Amino acid sequence: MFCYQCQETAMNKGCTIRGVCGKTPETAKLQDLLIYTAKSVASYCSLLDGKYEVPKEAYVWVVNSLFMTITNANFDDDAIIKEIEKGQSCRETLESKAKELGIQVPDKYLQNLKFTGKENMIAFAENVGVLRTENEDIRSLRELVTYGLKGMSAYVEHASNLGKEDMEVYKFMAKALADLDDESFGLDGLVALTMEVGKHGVTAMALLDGANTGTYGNPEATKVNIGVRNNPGILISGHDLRDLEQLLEQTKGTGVDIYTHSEMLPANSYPAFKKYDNLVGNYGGSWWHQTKEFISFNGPVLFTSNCLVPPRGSAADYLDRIYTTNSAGMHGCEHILKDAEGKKDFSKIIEHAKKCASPVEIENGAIDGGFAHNQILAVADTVVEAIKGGAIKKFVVMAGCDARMQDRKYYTEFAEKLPKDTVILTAGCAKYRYNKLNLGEIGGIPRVLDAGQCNDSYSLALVAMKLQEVFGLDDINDLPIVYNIAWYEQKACLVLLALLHLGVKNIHLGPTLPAFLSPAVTNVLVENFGIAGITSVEEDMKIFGIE
Ligand code: FS2
Ligand code: SF4
Repeated sequence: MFCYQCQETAMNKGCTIRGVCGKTPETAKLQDLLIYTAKSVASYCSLLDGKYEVPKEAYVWVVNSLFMTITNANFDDDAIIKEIEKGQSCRETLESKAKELGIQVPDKYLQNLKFTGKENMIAFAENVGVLRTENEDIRSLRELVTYGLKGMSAYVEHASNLGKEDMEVYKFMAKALADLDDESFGLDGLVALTMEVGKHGVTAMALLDGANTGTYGNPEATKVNIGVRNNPGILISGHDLRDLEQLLEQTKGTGVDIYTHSEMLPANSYPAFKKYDNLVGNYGGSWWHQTKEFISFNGPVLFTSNCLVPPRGSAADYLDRIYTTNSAGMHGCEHILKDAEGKKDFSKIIEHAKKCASPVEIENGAIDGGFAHNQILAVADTVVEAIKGGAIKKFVVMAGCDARMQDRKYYTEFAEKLPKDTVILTAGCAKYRYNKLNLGEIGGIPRVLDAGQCNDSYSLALVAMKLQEVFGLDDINDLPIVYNIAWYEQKACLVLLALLHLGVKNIHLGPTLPAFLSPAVTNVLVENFGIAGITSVEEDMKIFGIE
C-alpha cells in the first residue's frame, strides 16, 4: 500500500505497512481500485457528455466513491468491493451506449476490464495506486487534484441529500477525473486543473451552504450545552444534517436523547434543530477522542460521514454500538441505507439505545456556536466599529481539522497567547483545541467565532469578502485577517484551493505541510500564493504581525 493523503501519514512521507488511521493494506488497495474505477466511469461520463444524457446516477456514483475514500470514512472492505462492482456495471452501461452511438472509445477508458473477487481486485490495484506516477511533481499535482475532488465530493453529497444538486459541478468533477491521468497534461496543465478545482470548490461550498441554511435556517448565536441528562442517548457524528433531522424526528417522545459529536456540534445552532427538546447538546471533543468517549457515552453512535476510528483493544467493546450511513462504513457495524425518497429507518438504533445506560458526564457548561456568515453579518456594524475603534486589531482564521499529533498543542497555545484585541474565526474540528478555553468577548462578540463544520468554511470566505466591501478595499489581503489553518484530511485541501481561488494569500498550513506536495509544487505555492508552514507560536505571532 502507499497512502499519503492525510496529515498523519507515517513519518510525513507515506503509510506503507498499515495506515496510521487504521486502514489495512487491503482496504487501502481496494480504495485505490475504487478511485481507478471512478476515473473510468468519469471518463465515460465526460466522453458521452453532450452526445447523450448521461444518467445522473453515474455522477452520483462517482461522488460517493470519492467520498468513501476520504480519510476515516470507510474501513469496510465488503462495502468498497460492492461499490467497485457497482462502478463496473455503471461503466459497462456507458460503454455499450458509446458503442451504440458509434463513439470511438480510447484505450485509456479500459474497455471490458472487469475484476472478480477480492484477491484479483487487490492484485490489480497494485498498479493503479499513487505510485503509478513516476514523476514526483506530476504525482504531487495529480494527488492534489484528487484530494481536492475528494473534498468536493463531501460537500456535493451532503447538498444532494438535501435535494440540492448542480450538474455543472458533477460534470466538472467527472472531467477533472477523466483528465487526471492524461499523459498530455504536463505540469502547467495540472496546475491549471488544480486552480479549477478551487473555483468549483467555491461553487460546491456555496451549494451546501444554501442547502443547509435553506432547509434548516441560518445558524444563530447559541450556548451549546456540553453536559448530559439522565436518559439513554444516541450520539450522532459526522456532517450530514438530513440524517440528524430524521433521527430527531424518529426519537421524539421515545425517551431517547440525542447528542451531537465532533463535527455535528454546529447543528445545535440551527433554528430548525433548536426546537427539538430531545437534542441535549454536544458530547465530547474532536473525532480522535472517540475511543475513550464512546465508552463513557454508553449508547449507540451513528456516523453520517467521516471521522471514524477503528477501535482496538478494550475500546473494541463498543463496536456493536456503532452504526454507519452514507459514505461511512466499518466492518462489523450495521450500515443504514436510505430508500428512494432518501428516508432512513433508525428504529434499530433507537431500540438499541433504550437498552443502554445514560451517558456518563465528562464535562459541563456551554460553548459558543452559531457564528456562520448570517450571524456575523447581523453584527457587522459592531464588528466594523470595533475594527475602526481599535478594539479588534486582527482576525485570525484558525479553521480546519484536529488530529492526534502532540504538536497540535501549538494551536491551543497560539489561541491562549493571542492578545485580547484579536478574534479567532474558525470552522471545522480544529476549534476543539481552544473552544473551551473561555477566551472572553470584545464588546459582546465572543473572541472565538465558530462558523460551524469544516463544511461551513465558506462562511469565513463570505465574511472576508463582506469586510473587504465595507472597507472599500481592492485586495482581500489588505484586511486585518491572517490565516493559520490546521489541516488533516482532504476537505481541508479543497478549502485551501477554494481560498486560493478567491485570491487569499499567505496562508499558513500546519502542523506539517502535506507530504504529497513535492518540493517543486511547494515552490509554486510559495511563490504564487505565499503558502507557508508553521514554526513556533512566538515566531509565528511575529510573522503574522500580532503583538
Ligand atoms: Fe474534522 Fe474529520 Fe470535518 Fe475533517 S471531523 S478532521 O475529516 O471533516 O474536519
Ligand atoms: Fe496513512 Fe492518512 Fe492514508 Fe490513513 S489516510 S493510510 S493515516 S495517509
